[in-house]
Amino acid sequence: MAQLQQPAHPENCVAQDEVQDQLVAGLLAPHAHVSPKYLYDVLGSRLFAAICELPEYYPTRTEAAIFEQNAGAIAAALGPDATLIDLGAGNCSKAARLFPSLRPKQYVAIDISEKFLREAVSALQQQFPKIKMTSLGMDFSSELELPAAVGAQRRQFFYPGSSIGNFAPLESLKFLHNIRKSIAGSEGGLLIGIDLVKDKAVLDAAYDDALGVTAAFNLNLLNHVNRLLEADFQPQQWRHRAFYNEAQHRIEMHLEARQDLVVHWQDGGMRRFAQGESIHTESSYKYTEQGFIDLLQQAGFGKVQTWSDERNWFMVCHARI
Ligand code: AVI
Repeated sequence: MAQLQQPAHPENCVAQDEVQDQLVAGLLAPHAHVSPKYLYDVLGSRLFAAICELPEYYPTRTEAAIFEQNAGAIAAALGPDATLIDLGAGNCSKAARLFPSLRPKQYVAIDISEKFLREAVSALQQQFPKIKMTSLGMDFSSELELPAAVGAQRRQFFYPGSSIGNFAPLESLKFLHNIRKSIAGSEGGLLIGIDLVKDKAVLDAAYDDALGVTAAFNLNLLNHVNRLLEADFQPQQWRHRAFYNEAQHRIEMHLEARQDLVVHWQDGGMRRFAQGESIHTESSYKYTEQGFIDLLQQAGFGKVQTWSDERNWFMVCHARI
């Protein structure tokens, strides 16, 4: 297994000054916000893996069933000898389930949480010794510059789990555009999972589960910010809030102050939060089938194949130029 790019931060790969500037700007904004990428420290990545097992969180298992039921057709769409580039690989389990039908030549796992990724890829390499594997710590949300070690032919990007939903629509378009540029000339494509618009009650429950795992996932962001910013957030002073905003077609996740409080961070930074005031930590956009196909076309993808489940809750697309 090859490792590329040294992390500038012990837990992930984004330069520390940039991280701190971004966090402070978000915390001081009139409506405070923190990017959802800070949900994924080592514990956050493990909590997300637990969310995927919850009865209320249907996307993971619905998508897995679509992949399983259409394995042959999906493998045919991607073709042989692919370089499978897994964006936001996490514990790599989604890609690993495709290996028997897809038989990629190379597997490139990319994630912001480098430490967690490294452990996952080395375990996977032992299971599939014939596939050349590379782990790459990088924040691919803004740029997608791949190192020379990544095969230039048959680049098949893999972006499952409706992770694109965590970008605002304009950012999604830019992101799809970057992928299209990276595929150009390589006879490759993009295999992507999309969560579809559905009943509000189903969506609300998926992001506010009975066991409180999603609440722990959201609150853990405060511990992560404490480490990154030498801040003094106390998670017990905050509550998890998540709901489907029907007008915006998105789940919103917030952390809401349970009482009036003050948070301090390095270099004398601070902010007062009144009881009920919140920090927006994540949006998860839901698409209609046609809405997402239109977005792919705007990004320059001409050929799109789709697969869905009987309830039409989730869609898998393979897009080519
Ligand atoms: C990673 N991402 C697609 C998840 C989602 O559904 O938006 C993150 C998540 N947040 C809360 N639960 C799951």
